[in-house]
Order: sequence, then C-alpha cells, then structure tokens
Amino acid sequence: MWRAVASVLPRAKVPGGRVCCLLLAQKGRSLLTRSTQHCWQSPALGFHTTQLLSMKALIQKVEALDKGHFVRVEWEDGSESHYPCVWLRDNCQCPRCFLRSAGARRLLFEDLDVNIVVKEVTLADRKKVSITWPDEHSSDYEAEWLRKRCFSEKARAEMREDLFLPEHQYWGSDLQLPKMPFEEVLYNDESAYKWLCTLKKVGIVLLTGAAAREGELLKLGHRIGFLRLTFYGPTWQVQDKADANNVAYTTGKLCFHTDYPALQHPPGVQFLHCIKQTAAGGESEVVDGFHVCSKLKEQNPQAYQILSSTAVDYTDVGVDFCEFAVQCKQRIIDVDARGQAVRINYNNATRDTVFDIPAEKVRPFYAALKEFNDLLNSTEHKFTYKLKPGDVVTMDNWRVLHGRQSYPPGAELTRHLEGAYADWDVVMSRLRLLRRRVLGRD
Ligand code: OGA
Ligand code: NM2
Ligand code: ZN
Ligand code: ZN
Repeated sequence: MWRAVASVLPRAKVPGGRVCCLLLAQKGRSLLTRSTQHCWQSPALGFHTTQLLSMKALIQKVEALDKGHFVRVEWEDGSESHYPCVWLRDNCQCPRCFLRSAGARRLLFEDLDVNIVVKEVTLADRKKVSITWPDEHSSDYEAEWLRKRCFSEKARAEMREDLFLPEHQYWGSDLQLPKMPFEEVLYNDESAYKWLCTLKKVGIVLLTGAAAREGELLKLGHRIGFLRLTFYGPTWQVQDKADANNVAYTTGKLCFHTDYPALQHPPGVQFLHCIKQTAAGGESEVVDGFHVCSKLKEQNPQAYQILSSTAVDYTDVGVDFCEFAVQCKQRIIDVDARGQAVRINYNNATRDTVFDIPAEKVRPFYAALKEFNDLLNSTEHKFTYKLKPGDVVTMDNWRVLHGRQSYPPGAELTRHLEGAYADWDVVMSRLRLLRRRVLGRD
C-alpha cells in the first residue's frame, strides 16, 4: 500500500550522509487529508531506499595529518573527511573498548589520552581503516561507519535531521487538520510512523473513530511504549467537577495554554479523547506557538526578549492521584542558543500569584505577555474545531497552545474528554523504531 522512497539530492561531494529526509510517497488510499499530503508527497529524486543503502562507501586513500592528530580519508568520489584522533581512539569498536550488546562505550574516560596521535594508519580492501596507537592497541573502522560520522557541516546537519527530525511546518487559521483513523495507527506500522512524523512536523494530528469510552488512550500509550504519569493520574477525565482541583475541570473557557508548565519537564505530547460532547459551546482552539513566536520576534523583539528571559512562577497545589504541592519557574518562551523557540510554557491559570522579579519589571512583563496573547488569539493564527465523540486529538504540548470555549453548566454531564500525556523521548523513540521497520534500515 505504501512505498518507501528516499528523496535525496546527489551527494557526490559530501560524504557522511545518511538519508536525511525519508518520505513516504502515497501510492494507494490516502491515510491523511489533503492538507498533509504535501508533507509526504515529495518527488522521488532518484534513489530507492534499498538502492541507496546498497551504495557502499569506498575509500581511495587514508593518511595521518597534523603530526598524527588527524586522519584524512579520501573517498572514491573525490571528497574527503577529517577525523580527530582523540575521537577515533575514544570510539574504538573493539570488544575491549566497546560493548556491542549495549551499543555503549566500555572505555573509561580516565584511560583516554586526549593528546593521542596515530602511530600507523592503513587501508584494507578500500573499506576498512586500521589504526595502530602508540601503546600498540589497534582499532578498525568500517568505511560506512566513518562516512556517517563525517565531521563536515553538511554531514552533521544530515545526521541531525535524521536523528531528530527538527523540521517544523508552520500553520495558522489555514491549518488543514491532519486526520488518520485511530485503528490504523494502532495496528499498522506505516500509519503509526506517519502519525508520529506528522505530529513532529505539524504539531497536531486528529485520530478518528476511537470508541466513545474510557480506556482508548491506554491503547495509544501501549502503542508508543508508555504514558507519562502525573499528579492527575495515568489518564485524567476532563469534565465539570464539584470543587474542581483545576480550571480545566469546570465548564469555563480555557484561553490558549500549554499543559502543566508547573512541572520542571512539562509533558511533550498531549492526547485528548472526546467521549461526550456538549451541543452548545465546548469548541476547541489551537494555535502554532512556534509560528506565533517567530512573528512576535519580528514584530516586537523587546516583548520576545522579555518573555524568553523572564522566569515566571507557576504553582499547582491540591490532591488527585495523590497530594501535590508543585512549584516551578519557567520562561514563557524557551529558546535555544540561536534564540529560536523550542518550548512554550504558558498556562495563565497556574501562573503563580508569587512573582519573583523586581517590581519595576512587572509592568513591562505584562505588556509583553499581552502582545503575545493578542498574537495567539489573532484570527490569522488560531484554528477552531469541535471534537466529536471518538475523536482523539494528539498535540505537541511544547509547541501548540490549545483552548476551549465555555459551555453551559448543568446537573447532568454533557461533556467528557479523557486526557493523557507522553514524553517526546518516548514518542521519538517509537518513531525511530517504526521508521527502521517500515523503511528497513538503520
Ligand atoms: C485541559 C484542556 C481542553 C478541552 O484539560 O487541559 O485543555 O477541550 N482541555 O476541554
Ligand atoms: N489537567 C488537564 O497546566 C495545567 O494545569 C493543565 C492539566 C488537569 C491534567 C491542566
Ligand atoms: Zn579498542
Ligand atoms: Zn489543556
């Protein structure tokens, strides 16, 4: 039904490439709505995965450089790679230095000479580099293994993309919500792989056709590995509750938020399964936080600076799965070394009354947050939809902010969602395993 294709550009001059953007080309029936097909439909620029994998890296020449501190490898296509000797010694693959069954280093750091140089380097059969070290220890490196670990800018970028799938596809009110059948994701590996790739790239995928009863999210948890337990329990019921321990458990409007910024490591992924939906109100809203951050940075760099540097106090005190008294400091916009947003930590409900910043910085902070909140709510950015019983929305809780409209309270429960969290480590781990199985590689 699906055919795996590798979409790669000819890489004659750049070694070290794993296939970076492996895409599934649609062949049979579509599992996604038209909106997300463009994420997947990519012209195959030449190679079939299996062809690519069989293209073995061959070495023309090896030599020591820089008084033995580097080994230079010249590849068959004329390109070259330079490997620092300290790294080569550190990554010796022999059974004394490396425990194959664990895929882990046995060599102790105290036994590594960080100034080590090669004594001798030789090439065998154009596909194996052998090094003898000054203490007569010897190490062998396969050409393919070396090529993947080339230190060039391009090879490292390819490896990074392959390992972490960092590409984000921004969206606004034009979002065409990616949709897939719940059952397919549970029982078909290609569908599950596609679900997780889309979740990573777009930040939201709607799974449809789950049963309208509790317990469906446990199945999804099993599918990825395990769910994230929090003080609200392994899964939690979003419904109007007497003496609610969280504003989510009322009929009130929830403005755009990410869940659980009160935790040091907020859940990366959130699942919300609609079991019962009210006739009036209760609509859902989502917004691409990373997209909005890039707009804010452009339009109001000062507001961006304030929100990405001010530590905001969050609190969550109560009892649910067990008693809790959670306190945390989070920047509303977490950024990486290049100032790019990597995680939004914003829930206005759990933002503490305690605000541990100098008094004169308070008003500028509120002004900056107002700018951000306005951008989140602009019609250009937000997308509105209404969950139906059997729908499961899966979201990147570090990126996508969500909210809901209020609905009429009443003696009878008219609305019921079951929620659960997962960590990105677990989700990405499952994605890599599914990719290996679906595309038959790694
Ligand atoms: C929540 C939440 C959304 C909804 O429980 O944190 O955002 O539609 N719920 O009730
Ligand atoms: N619930 C839905 O940050 C939050 O308190 C979000 C969490 C109660 C598990 C709501
Ligand atoms: Zn060794
Ligand atoms: Zn929420």
